[in-house]
Amino acid sequence: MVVIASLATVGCGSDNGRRPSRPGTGDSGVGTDGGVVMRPDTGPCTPSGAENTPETCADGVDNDCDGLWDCSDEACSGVGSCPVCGSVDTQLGAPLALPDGVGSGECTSTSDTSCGGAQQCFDVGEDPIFGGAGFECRESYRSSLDFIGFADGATFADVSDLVSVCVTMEHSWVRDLEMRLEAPNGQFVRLQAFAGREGGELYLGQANDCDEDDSPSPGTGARYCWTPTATRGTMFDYSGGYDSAPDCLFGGTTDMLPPGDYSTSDPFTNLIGTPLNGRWTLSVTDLWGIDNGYIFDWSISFNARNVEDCSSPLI
Ligand SMILES: [Ca+2]
Ligand SMILES: [Ca+2]
Ligand SMILES: [Ca+2]
Ligand SMILES: [Ca+2]
Repeated sequence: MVVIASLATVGCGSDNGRRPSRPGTGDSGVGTDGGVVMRPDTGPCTPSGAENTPETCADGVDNDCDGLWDCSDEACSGVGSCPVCGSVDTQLGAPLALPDGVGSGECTSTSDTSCGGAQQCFDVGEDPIFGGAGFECRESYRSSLDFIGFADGATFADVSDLVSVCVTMEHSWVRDLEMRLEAPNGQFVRLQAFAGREGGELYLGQANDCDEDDSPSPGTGARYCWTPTATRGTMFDYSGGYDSAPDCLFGGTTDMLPPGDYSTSDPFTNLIGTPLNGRWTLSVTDLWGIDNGYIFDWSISFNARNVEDCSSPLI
């Protein structure tokens, strides 16, 4: 709120024309194409009420005199035709395969060039059946978003700076996966940490468990989010009773993790200090043989208070 408070000072001041004051009368602030245009400061701004309804978020007026009007005002986030400020959805055009990662290589360090693709290395622990030390490197599925819409120099200062990270996906064995959110400076949060090769079958979404690894075919995704305010524990800690999904292999149904909000394996405080502008990456790695899945889209929502102008592109 500090940012907004300082802008209010600018917008309502009588001697600073950085943002136009909008007295709420006349039409000289509306361009020939109907869009709002900048205009010189015309004097003190006169508040005419809150700016948070479909009407006040589309009238070309800075109703609350905070220096920002209509969709550029954080208070109009998601109101009327204004987009949700601080939120980006990848809306992937085609489902992205999460191939079964094990069996594709035997690299044990990131410098081993005998394995293709960018490798991430994990301590997968001792295999409960086959034993052995478990340090392995696997190629991860990675999707990145390049952010430009935060204030210059803005950094992640508090877990409330992030609202949620969400994926729409299916997978026929969630315990195969480690999922991470990587920040622009390389710090990361394990959204769901790989917990070793043990534990029973649990679907994400309505997985298609009848496809072959060399010809995967998507099932139906469900939406899962990680948030700083989730009341559930992590996915593997979930104990509230499972949803069920059709089991095409054996008939009947299989346990499916209920869609909704979950806690992260690592605290979101892992991100403190990273710049907000830059490349944020979702990384998913399959660390257990058999089973595969798909990501249909993913999204990340930051607190709108850190967005410089909610009407400008965030990425
Ligand atoms: Ca307005
Ligand atoms: Ca305003
Ligand atoms: Ca697998
Ligand atoms: Ca499958």
